[in-house]
Amino acid sequence: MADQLLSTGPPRRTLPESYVRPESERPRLAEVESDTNIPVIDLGADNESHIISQIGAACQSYGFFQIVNHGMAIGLMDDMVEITREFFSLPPEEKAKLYSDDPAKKIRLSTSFNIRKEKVHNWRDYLRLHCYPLEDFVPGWPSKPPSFREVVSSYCREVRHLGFKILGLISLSLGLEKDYIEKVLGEQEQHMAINYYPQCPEPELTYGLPAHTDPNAVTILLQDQKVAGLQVQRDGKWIRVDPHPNAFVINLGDQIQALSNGRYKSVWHRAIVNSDKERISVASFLCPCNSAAISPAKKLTGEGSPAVYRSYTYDEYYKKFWSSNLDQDHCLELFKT
Ligand SMILES: O=C(O)CCC(=O)C(=O)O
Repeated sequence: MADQLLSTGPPRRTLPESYVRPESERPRLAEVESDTNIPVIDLGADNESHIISQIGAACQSYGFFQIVNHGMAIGLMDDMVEITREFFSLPPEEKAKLYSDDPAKKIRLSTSFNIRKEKVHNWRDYLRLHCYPLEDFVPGWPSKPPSFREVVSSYCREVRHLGFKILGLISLSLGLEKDYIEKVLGEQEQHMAINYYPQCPEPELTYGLPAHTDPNAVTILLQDQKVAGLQVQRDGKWIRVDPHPNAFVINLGDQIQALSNGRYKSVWHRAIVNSDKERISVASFLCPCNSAAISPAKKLTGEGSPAVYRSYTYDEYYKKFWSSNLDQDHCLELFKT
């Protein structure tokens, strides 16, 4: 029900019981580390082979990286964050029209993650949009704020272009043809989670989003420039990914881990909340078409490195992912040979 939205109504002074994690599952914010070595890759640099080797190294060791000089206008990134802020400030009756807790709906405003199934809720509201082909979905998108459709459509077009560029660079970094991954994944869908994390009265007790990996191929994340919240797991420790000016965070999804035969990692990440400021992030997901047959690339398997994963369709994978809890075991474990 729309009255479950956190962005509607007055700020809470205490955390409602249904958001409180058991002691053993709390974020332990004091133990989180900052890591100044998180790769920031300049896509505008002249030397493409250097960019490719940086991407390969980042995918292998971190499973994610940030990119600058990526080609998207900074003004459009700022507009996307601003329109998100305006959207979540709309009056409750406007937001209620878009509310749904049915994960199958392709355009919906919701809260937490999967409110129907989960035991403990998360301190997040989100607008989930399917975005490709744009002309099929834009007419059903929110019509308020008035420039929403225009700004978000432009943003989606640019993000798709950027996503394909990244997939090409990842293919090359694996020693594959530039269009290898793109061809395997077929006519890719594009989804978006426009996330709004309100100020939280007790951030030590809950999450914006608990640890999860992304089921798709690649995620392009636009972070609020002023408020940190994304954390990534490395060697069992949680590391803060502080926003880098004008950068996107690129996050490998489970399908790249499978295609690379486990060489590249789809890493656990989470979003934490804070008591001072609301936070916004915009995650764009490039998702294989449902019939795409995914298996480790032949060139990466053979004598001494047998295929780690069996072949499956993305449809099969996606159903399995949504039928389990977000923070359970890595879904790819179920597809091992
Ligand atoms: O808000 C963030 O930084 C992370 C968002 C995310 O992981 C997601 O939407 O899947």
